[in-house]
Amino acid sequence: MSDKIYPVPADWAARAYVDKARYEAMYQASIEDPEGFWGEHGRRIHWFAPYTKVKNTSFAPGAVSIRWYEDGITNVAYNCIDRHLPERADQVAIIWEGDDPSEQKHITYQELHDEVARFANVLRLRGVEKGDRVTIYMPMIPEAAYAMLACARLGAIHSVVFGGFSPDSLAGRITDCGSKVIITADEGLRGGRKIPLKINVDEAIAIAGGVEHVVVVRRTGSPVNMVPGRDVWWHDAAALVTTECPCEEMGAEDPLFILYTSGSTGKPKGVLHTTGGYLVYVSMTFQYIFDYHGGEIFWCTADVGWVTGHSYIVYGPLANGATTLMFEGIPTYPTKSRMWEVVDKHKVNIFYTAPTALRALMQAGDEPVKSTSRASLRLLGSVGEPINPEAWEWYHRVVGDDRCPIVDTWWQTETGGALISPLPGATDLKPGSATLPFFGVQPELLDADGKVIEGAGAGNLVLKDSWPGQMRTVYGDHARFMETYFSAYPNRYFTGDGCRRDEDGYYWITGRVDDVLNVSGHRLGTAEVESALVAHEYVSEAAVVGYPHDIKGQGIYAYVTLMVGVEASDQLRKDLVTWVRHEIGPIATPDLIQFAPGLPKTRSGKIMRRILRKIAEDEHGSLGDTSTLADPGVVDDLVTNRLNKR
Ligand code: 6R9
Repeated sequence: MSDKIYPVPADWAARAYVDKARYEAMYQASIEDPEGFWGEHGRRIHWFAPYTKVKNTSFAPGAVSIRWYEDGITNVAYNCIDRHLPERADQVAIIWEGDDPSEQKHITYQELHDEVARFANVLRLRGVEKGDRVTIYMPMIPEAAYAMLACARLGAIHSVVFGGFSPDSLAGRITDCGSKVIITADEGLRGGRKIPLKINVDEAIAIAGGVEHVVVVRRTGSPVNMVPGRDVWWHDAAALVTTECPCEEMGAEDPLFILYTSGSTGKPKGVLHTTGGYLVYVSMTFQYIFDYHGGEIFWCTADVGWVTGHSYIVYGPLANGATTLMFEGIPTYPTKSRMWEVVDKHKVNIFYTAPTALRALMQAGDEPVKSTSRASLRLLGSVGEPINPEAWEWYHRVVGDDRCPIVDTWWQTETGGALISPLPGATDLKPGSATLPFFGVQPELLDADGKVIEGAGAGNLVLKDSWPGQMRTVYGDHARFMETYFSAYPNRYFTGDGCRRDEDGYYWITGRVDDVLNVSGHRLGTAEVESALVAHEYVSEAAVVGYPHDIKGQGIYAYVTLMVGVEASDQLRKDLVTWVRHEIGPIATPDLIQFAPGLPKTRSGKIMRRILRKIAEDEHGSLGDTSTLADPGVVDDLVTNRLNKR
């Protein structure tokens, strides 16, 4: 924790949409009269038919129901594209920067319109209609955004799957939402390395079945297998259709997308977001949190496979008529200055990234940053995991030259957009704190018994009431939605995060309190990694926990019990790492695997993760009460053979 305060710079207070007094007033209004507040701000997007009802939400046990603007009619693609054409047809909507610094594209709003409408026609000709699910498994190329917006135009529900996921993970997501159409590329390109997307899609389809059409973007030109009748090249299909494609009329509560995310138990959940409330919320948070003014260049470094890419590369910026930068590559290729070179090349004004990237770049020293200008930057952002004060200070001093405020935005796939974040013209900053709630957001801290913590203190972070960007359900499983988020504390949305509130009412997110890992800003369930491990023929049992990692934030520590007769070896350890990468994807790579003859269990057979976490964190002096263990002796072995952190 840091007790330093960075006051709002005077020029920011003067130029920003919101200063301190206005934040106070707007926040109060949003809490006292949510109907009035959101009724007014809902009109920031275009409605084909206006809403008469604003908020209809309930967190009541067993009857959770979330509806915003329910009788309004609109279309997300219309708001992100068509609506801007009279004024901005020739303005750049998307700047694309390729993996190789020699490749870039500037796509105007008119071009965006034409590409999206064309591709919507491609999908329509393949039978895609309102409500159908379409899976998008793509590299960071403009076609990924076109595909998302084409679905929105038709009213189809997209499910973007991060290109780093394995065929197995992709298959699970295709099956869960029953999509018959997949959009992909021959290969992805990151840091000069090729990613076999089409091969993965073919494998996934073999597992999942039911896929009728695959549209393939030619990205690298490597030869790929094309199944006649099923697979078609994007450019071939797009050449046969026009740029005329009307926007489907969508009810505010019609689904916009599904995005799979990890929870503490079971398979990833299909988080469902709908049309009206989501767009109002992401467009409003984008404008106010990044204090976006017309003509500025905004760069969010996330992948469109995560919610941050959905909300703050595509929908939030485009709904505001902004210029959004999309980057195909990685921070360290071809050099450690790449990010800042891109900033200089495209005159980026607002830069939004994850702490893990900053910590990695910080290790390379100041020189790769200082050798660039970054004079265009005026605001920096952070998202995905808690930012440690050292990384925050470095970001502020070295990247921002002590001149750019930092907005540390706390939110989740489930929340649609940022919920706790500074507004740069209104909020004094404290390094490591996400600071204060956005309009309409009512955080509360509860202790284990559900007692409300008033004033300064720490507890589990819950939200007292709904906001328009909130997820509506788990796709196909409303019972799981209610169980996961609303059963821990009645009438509250439980975030899964722990949090502290200081004397000034500032929020400090301390990280997940459930069995969800946050590895380099990527969410993973311990249960997912465990089930991948036990699927290996030599593994009898596995327990996975997180441990503090200097760069990744959290590393993956796996305790593995082998089948009788199988010998532990370094080779087997390597094999298991490869296995997990193959089962889930490289983001799930275990950092440390400890072979253990037994795992600590209660007499009823439940693995005591608390103890495993302590050992992994090297805190075995404070293991707490081990008397309820069936065999307390296993703990000694675990401690003795504990692996060293990297
Ligand atoms: C947007 C996104 C959500 C989890 C969340 C929390 C962590 C995100 C954070 C943060 C501290 C921040 N998290 N932003 N923790 N400070 N600014 O990352 O969504 O992938 O669903 O992850 O990430 O633990 O619960 P998602």
